[in-house]
Amino acid sequence: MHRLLVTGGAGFVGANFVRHVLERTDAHVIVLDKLTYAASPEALTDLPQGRVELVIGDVTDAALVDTLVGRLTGPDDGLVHFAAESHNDTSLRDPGLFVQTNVVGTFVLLEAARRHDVRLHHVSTDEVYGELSLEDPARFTEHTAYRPSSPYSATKAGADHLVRAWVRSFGVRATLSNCSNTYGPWQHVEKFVPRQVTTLLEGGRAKVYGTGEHVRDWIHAQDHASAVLAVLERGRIGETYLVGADGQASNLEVVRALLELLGRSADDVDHVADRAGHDLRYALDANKLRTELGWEPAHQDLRAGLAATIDWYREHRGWWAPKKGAVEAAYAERGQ
Ligand code: NAD
Ligand code: TDX
Repeated sequence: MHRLLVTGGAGFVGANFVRHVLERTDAHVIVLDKLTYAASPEALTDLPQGRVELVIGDVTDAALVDTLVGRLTGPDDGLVHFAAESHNDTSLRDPGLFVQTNVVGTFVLLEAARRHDVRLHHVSTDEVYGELSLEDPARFTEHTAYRPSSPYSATKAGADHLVRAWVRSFGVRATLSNCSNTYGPWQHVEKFVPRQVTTLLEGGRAKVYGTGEHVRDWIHAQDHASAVLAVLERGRIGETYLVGADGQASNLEVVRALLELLGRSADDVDHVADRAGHDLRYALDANKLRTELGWEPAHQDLRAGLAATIDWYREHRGWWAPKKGAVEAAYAERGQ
């Protein structure tokens, strides 16, 4: 049995990853999570007894991080870094928090990984590459230049650069993955898909920023999780792997699919105030991950994935309903 320290393991993608690891490996998982508003410790409660340990703490707490990383003494032990402030809209209002968690937090983990010579996988985003135009068929690759737009993506880009520098300068054994927009169980209701699903389930109208022509490249959370595990197990040190499932769709297309799946009129959409600096399109080429590591997404049909996600939110109303009011009140204040 080996040990994995998973930062942000009570968050959306982190929790899906912890669940995937427990199913697929015999690892003992230590989750380090600050339990911010975005966390769902509920996602970790029905897991095999004794195989998951939740440590509530901050990734910028160097003493705590050093103690936890110091426990990773086996040859197959490792550290997977999901913890981050993850919402672009929040980064426009409180960028300092993003610098602290996303940049300083990554620095603290890298220093601990260096001291204890522990393998680290850093989870990042395709947003570090900036936006693509709608007409251009190009997609991001591992060679695309960094051009982040928002405080969120700039801090993720900064963290990526730290990881690469620590590999090169100090020989830290690290890998990186930059994934596209992820959807599925346990995603906070502030994010696009769960916001629309839960609003529609409550009988409200979809809320689309601006024109809704913005394109995202959707991947299911279980596929994001399986890709991170593949890179952790088989990825080459120092390498970056783009993670995506060929799921490009405009925001309006996603909303129309949700409306149809829920038996609602295609007109039940409000176009609300746009996001400042809103990136027009993300799309990525995951060929390196597929060919080099033999990874394939299990969810290839976005519409089917959205239908399953609707079912999941319908069955987990008790988890999301208490969060919904405050999130919608904050959006309403901003005309969104
Ligand atoms: P999330 O906001 O749902 O979860 C983040 C988790 O990190 C929460 O549990 C939170 O409590 C924890 N956390 C925040 N600050 C912390 C701190 N200072 N110390 C310890 N824990 C802290 O985010 P997510 O959507 O699950 O994203 C996880 C990672 O995946 C992030 O690094 C994000 O950049 C990356 N990513 C996400 C997506 C996506 O679409 N969700 C896509 C690509 C990459
Ligand atoms: O109500 C909404 N209406 C709307 O039109 C919300 C919340 C969003 N949007 C738009 C903005 C984006 O074009 O939907 C798209 C997706 O928005 P978000 O869910 O906020 O995601 P995005 O900003 O694209 O970033 C996400 O994917 C990459 C995650 O939040 C990041 O953590 C990840 O790195």
